[in-house]
Amino acid sequence: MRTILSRIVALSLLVGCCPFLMGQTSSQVSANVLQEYTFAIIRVFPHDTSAYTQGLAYRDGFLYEGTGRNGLSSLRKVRLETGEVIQRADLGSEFFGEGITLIKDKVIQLTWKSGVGFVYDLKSFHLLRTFAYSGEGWGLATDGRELFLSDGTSEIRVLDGDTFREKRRIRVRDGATSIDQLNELECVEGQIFANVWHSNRIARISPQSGDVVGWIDLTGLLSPIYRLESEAVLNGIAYDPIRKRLFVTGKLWPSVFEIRLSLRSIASSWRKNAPRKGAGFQRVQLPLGCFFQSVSALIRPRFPATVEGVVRDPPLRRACSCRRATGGVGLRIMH
Ligand SMILES: [Ca+2]
Repeated sequence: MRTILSRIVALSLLVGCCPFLMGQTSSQVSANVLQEYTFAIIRVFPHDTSAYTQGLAYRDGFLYEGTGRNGLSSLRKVRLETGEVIQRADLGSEFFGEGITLIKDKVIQLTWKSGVGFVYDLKSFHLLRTFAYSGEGWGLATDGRELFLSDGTSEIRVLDGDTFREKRRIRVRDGATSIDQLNELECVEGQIFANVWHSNRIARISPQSGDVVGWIDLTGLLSPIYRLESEAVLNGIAYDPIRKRLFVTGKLWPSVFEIRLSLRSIASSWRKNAPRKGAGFQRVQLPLGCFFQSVSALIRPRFPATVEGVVRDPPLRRACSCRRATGGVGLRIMH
């Protein structure tokens, strides 16, 4: 143990002199840590494989779903347990339906390139009014007061929930990197979840700063044999705030999955996050109580620790900082 500690201290001194960590203090790393989540499937519900899902929301035992493609676009109320469509409003064939969200007693639905949004009565699906917006409409979510609208860029527009007027924009970044292709959205416990088009990843975004504060990796959720076409990608997030259930699905998928998130282990996070040369820094963190298992054979602390990692240009330039959960002393480790 003494040998290990002496190596830790020696390495920490080395890292203290290491040029690529200069200017990045432990506290700065701590302030910018990025968490990566994997998933466990809790339940699987049926989903209409002809539904080209563009928006998904949950309330009181039902999913509300917006589907796309011209001539096939609709708004649906779906019984979660059975997948049965119990209410439906079809859009005119000139419209390509996009994201939906529920606010108060209304359903809001976007269209892709028509620049028009539809406002329906939640119970009757009667069209109450329309509103206009510029550019494209992709995803839509609400925190109950404001609407968040994605358009495929790295910006999320914030609209007034009553007037639908744009109030401001959120620029979404992971560190210094803008994250675009933001598609279906959901507000979950104070964050905006956004799945990235044509990927298995969901960004967890701070609505205040636009910073990506975590990533959810859903690789493996749906077997490729059920992916009916190249556009049949992940594209649906809904949240039940009462029972804290998270649902995800995709375009033409046979299932809606209720999933539980868990932090990925540090070693697999590093392997996953290890950026290509020149891609810059990425950071991962484990909460208190997790055991740090470094990808390095040199350092294997066996105490509960908060681990903050900074990875760059693997395999030679890898570093992390590691702080004991019970102590205030930060260690920086390089290997
Ligand atoms: Ca949603």
